[in-house]
Amino acid sequence: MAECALSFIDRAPIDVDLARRQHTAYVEALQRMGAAVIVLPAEPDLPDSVFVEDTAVVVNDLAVMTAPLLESRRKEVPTVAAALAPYRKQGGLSGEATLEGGDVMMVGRTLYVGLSARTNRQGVAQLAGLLEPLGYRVEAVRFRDCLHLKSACCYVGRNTLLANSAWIDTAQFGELDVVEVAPEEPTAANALWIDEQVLLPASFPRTAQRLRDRGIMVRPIDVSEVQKAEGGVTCCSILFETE
Ligand code: CIR
Repeated sequence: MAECALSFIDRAPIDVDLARRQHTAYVEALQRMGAAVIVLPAEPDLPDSVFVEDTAVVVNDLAVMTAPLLESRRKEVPTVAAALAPYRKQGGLSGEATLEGGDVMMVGRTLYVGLSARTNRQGVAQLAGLLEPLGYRVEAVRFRDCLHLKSACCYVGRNTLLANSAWIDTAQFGELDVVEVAPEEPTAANALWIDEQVLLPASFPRTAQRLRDRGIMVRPIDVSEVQKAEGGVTCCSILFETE
């Protein structure tokens, strides 16, 4: 983790033992929220491999294995593909396309895909080519000043978007209600929504209160070490339904 990629934040020492304990607590939190969790073994040679979200976009009918921009992150994809193989048919991207799951926000059957340093137009077009025939809508959106689309906004249920509108023009999402992150918590928009509950880093109490004021149930969790690696609560898992 000490060698993780960083784009918008400065490097700070990461306590890997604490990161491990926080990861265990993260798994337990997902279980309390009702998820069955498949935990993959650590990949000590791949410093960003805890951020599995970036390696796949999973819908009910297909897992699209992504094409991360960085060479070190491309190597994360085969392990996750193998783990998803029992659950989904798989598609992939080719050529110049780049795409990372952190840039993909699903709201119902619409996938909003952020154009970023990590995700390019070919990536969006190839994702659309795979998913639109299955009845999904894929829409490119623009944002600025942060790593991934889901650093700028996340869907938190009840037709509501949690967003930092300094980084994204929320008019791109049509009719969604918007809850703004607290101004002193600009990175608080990365929130994990499962079954009407929202997991949010404990470092964002004011944003948590804003969500609670809208009747949204918030579970705080300490993820200080992945935050130093420019990650958050969505990045460390891939959510999909099994039946
Ligand atoms: C990276 O720069 O790729 C990692 N250090 C952080 C990735 C975080 N992933 C995510 O937001 N989905």
